[in-house]
Amino acid sequence: SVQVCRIQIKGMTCTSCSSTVESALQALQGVIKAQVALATEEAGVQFNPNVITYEQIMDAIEDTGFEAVLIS
Ligand code: 9UX
Repeated sequence: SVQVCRIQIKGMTCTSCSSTVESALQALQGVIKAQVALATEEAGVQFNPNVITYEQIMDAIEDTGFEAVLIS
């Protein structure tokens, strides 16, 4: 199955920041697709909930040094 979530990411100031987060998300087992938009400070993530939870996705964002807040 596929689940989607939107996450607000606080503290990104340049495209290198957003690329770092996007690459970290794309490297996670269970993540199917991840896009990070600097302008809106948002990540959109498609994932397999049998493999990874949105909490683990948010932890991975925070491991890159930014604050993650679940939107939906
Ligand atoms: Mo550029 Mo983004 O140094 O923190 S990576 S501002």
